Amino acid sequence: MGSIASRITVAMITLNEELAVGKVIGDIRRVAPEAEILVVDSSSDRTPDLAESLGARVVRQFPPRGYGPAMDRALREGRGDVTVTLDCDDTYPVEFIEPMARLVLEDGFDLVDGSRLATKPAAMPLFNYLANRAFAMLASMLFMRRVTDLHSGMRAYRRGLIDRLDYDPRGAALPVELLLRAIRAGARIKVVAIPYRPRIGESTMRPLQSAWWTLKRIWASRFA
Ligand SMILES: Nc1nc2c(ncn2[C@@H]2O[C@H](COP(=O)(O)OP(=O)(O)O)[C@@H](O)[C@H]2O)c(=O)[nH]1
Ligand SMILES: [Mg+2]
Repeated sequence: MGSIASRITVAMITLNEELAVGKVIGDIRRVAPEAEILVVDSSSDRTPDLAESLGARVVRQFPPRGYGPAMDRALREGRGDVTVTLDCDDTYPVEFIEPMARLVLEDGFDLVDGSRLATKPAAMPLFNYLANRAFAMLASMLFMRRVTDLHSGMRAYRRGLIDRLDYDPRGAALPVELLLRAIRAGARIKVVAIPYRPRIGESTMRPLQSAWWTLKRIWASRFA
């Protein structure tokens, strides 16, 4: 059995995060010393070497194939009973790793969604916030269930859940489909409000492309 932390995989995907990776892995180690730290890396900078030297298990996906294929790999590669995902950019609260994992391991939830959008985070531009709220409202209507944050990078997934979901990992905004397909599959889902900080380094997210893929993924999750 062992402690809770020894049953957790903390999974991150990384594209040139050498400014942030040291701090983020250090923070994870501090709150969950026994957790497996898994990094699916597509960087051309020193990120993978730094991650490995700090004790992470690094899986290379190079050349980069985009967010979706990297996240798909990360969710299948973890050895823990629960995989908690985070961006490797210091935006997400590591203090929530263990509480979110417990909701899966002890309280029977299959997916715990860290929602950033209870109120507008200072780290998110107003337009992005309003667009995300609108998408969440659309999804809530189509799925007849309150959804608040379709794009969170911080979630806890029960091992094996991912194998029950049928999605195409290619393209932007994969978190939308990971959440909505899980709802459609009847998974037990818990939403937890989390704080969201400004990022270290530059975002790779492209707003228009993300918006288009978000609509396509909402539609596919509901009707395909
Ligand atoms: N392995 C891998 N990671 C990626 C890729 N694209 C983005 N990432 C990582 O995915 C996470 C989310 O990207 P980010 O730029 O923070 O997007 P944002 O949170 O929407 O602003 C970060 O940890 C990135 O380093 C990719 O092609 N491959
Ligand atoms: Mg990010």
